Amino acid sequence: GAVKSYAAVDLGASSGRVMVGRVGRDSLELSEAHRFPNRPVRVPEGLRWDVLGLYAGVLDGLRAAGRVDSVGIDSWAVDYGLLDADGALLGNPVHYRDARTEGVAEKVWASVPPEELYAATGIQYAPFNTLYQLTAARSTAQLAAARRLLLIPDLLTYWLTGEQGTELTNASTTQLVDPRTRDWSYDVAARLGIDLKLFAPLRRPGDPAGVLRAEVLEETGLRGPVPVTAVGSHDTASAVAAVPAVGERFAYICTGTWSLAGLELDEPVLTEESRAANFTNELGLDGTVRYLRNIMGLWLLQECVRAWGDPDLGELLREAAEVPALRSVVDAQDAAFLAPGRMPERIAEACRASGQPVPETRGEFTRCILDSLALAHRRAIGEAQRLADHPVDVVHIVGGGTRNALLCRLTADACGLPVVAGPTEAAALGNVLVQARAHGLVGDRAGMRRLIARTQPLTRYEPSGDAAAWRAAEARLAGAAP
Ligand code: LFR
Repeated sequence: GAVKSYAAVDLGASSGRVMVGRVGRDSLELSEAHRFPNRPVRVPEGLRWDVLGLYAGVLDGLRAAGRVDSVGIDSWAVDYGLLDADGALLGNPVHYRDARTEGVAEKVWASVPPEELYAATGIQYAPFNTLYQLTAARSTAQLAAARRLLLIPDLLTYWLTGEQGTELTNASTTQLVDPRTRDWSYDVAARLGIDLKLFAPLRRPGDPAGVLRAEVLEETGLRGPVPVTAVGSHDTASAVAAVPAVGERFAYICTGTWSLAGLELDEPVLTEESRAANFTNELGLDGTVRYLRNIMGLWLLQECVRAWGDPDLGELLREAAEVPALRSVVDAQDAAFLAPGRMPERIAEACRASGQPVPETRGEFTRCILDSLALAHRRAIGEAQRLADHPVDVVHIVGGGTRNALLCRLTADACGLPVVAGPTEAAALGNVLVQARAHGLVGDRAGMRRLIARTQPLTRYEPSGDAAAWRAAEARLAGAAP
């Protein structure tokens, strides 16, 4: 049968890549056309994304990809660029780890109490949600001059095609969307003085998003017309779409800089208990709900590795495997770990403050981080099942963390459930398959998942080890929480 090629632009917090997926009725192959660093830049006014550098990386990637039938873009969530009345970008997009949102939540909650905000949007509290960012920016000259706000994937799509839209899965992370109507939360926006006219019209995964502009064709050497297709432009939405689950009773953990751990549901869970547990109801493909919790993820390790001057990761993991289990654990959900810098010191402080042994060697720090992540995975998946009344019997790990066998094994042990690890490039695969589906090449969501399960290498980890030790660690951490 016919094989089509789709370019998936997938931008992560530390690198971007352009992948090419070749999709047939019963085949799926992914290859990397181009990978480039994404380095946040600290300027006097704060931490910024180098979005022009990213766009240049996208163009290089499309050039390297060669002939493709369509292009799709996904990236991390919540961040945006502002355009002036002429459509020109106003400044560099602010990084979600920038400090400008400190103390802003209280301002928002004075207008809309957190309980009401959750009941209306289903989005967990995180200081970086777009809603808080916009509130932090309220009286800036830049926002006053802005006539349009485009989320990062939508901004790049605009530069590629000249067309503006707001893709729904990523829009849900603004905390300005109602997960029941899958439309804007007009009431919340009005009460916070946020002008929804800033946003371009909503579009959904699979919708057309224009064709590459003539200048882009020229610069990339591609022959037009090349359509751009809206995908689950939130990377986590694309990654969840690529979870190779065969039934309904599964949980997933999208690993990378973050661990996003939870369930796919048909309807949001908007209870007060769910809010207190800090679960989010982001939107996924086909109106599904990504009911999950943000866990700090491998960011904790990445920041330590950076502080140590980039030692060999394999070596660190070998050392960590030798360290006794669960000596000390930190709360990997704690926003105290959000900002960059001094990570080993901050982890040591957290251990000291909770009366646990303070890690000394790099192996001990690494083990502490992996045990803490596995424990956070256990808590999130346990609580999600209870809060959503949706039991599971398998945990799928997708994304960069699948390469970390120790993390996968510890997660299986901690959850007391089998873990199926893979695919690693889940976001890119979900991106590719939504394009393929829009062009009639694959069937429904289940069909996409079956195709991934059949074609991608997966590794299974059975739970082993000491279940009581994980229960005790969970209790210890809960006890230590303020
Ligand atoms: C993962 C991710 C998370 C989001 C965080 C910030 O890459 O998209 O889902 O909470 O980045 O945007």
